[in-house]
Amino acid sequence: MPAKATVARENVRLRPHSLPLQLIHQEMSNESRTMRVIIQYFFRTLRLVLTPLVLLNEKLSTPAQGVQRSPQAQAEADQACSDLALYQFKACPFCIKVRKEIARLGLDIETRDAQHDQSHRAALEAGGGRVKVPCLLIRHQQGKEEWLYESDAIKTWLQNRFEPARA
Ligand SMILES: N[C@@H](CCC(=O)N[C@@H](CS)C(=O)NCC(=O)O)C(=O)O
Repeated sequence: MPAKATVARENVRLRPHSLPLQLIHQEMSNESRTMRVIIQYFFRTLRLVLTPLVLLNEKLSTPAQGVQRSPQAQAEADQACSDLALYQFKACPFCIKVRKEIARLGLDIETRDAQHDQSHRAALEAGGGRVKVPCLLIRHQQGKEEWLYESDAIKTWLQNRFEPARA
């Protein structure tokens, strides 16, 4: 049985152009792998730098106090909010938009991290059909669940449900 090196030399002799081409392909795929890693690190670093700034901006631009209600109306709103949960990513601008509206309306809605918490991520995918945030889970009476996507639709739903009537 011929040694491996002999077989390889035979192949080169039979197909003289294939080895340089293989080497070029190998070189190109090594380069594209390196580029991919560099790009991944670039975006990871960018995210690490930007996330605290985005969160600081959210903190500074969120009103400290939401709309004012009577203690009874606030208790009713709190009770209604216990049937809601917001699936979100911490630094997602669309989620921040919804969180700011929640703060403006003075609501206490549970937020669920669908980026890092695998059980919340799986629940979102199973219930809503896709991992896209923000998504508001609304538990209606008789246990019917609604998964509401789109930040503008969520804001409108919250305003219709919780904006106090003007005097
Ligand atoms: N139009 C949507 C955009 C939401 C969106 O793009 N969310 C991103 C995170 S910032 C997301 O969930 N991306 C994952 C995906 O689309 O699969 C909204 O206003 O809610």
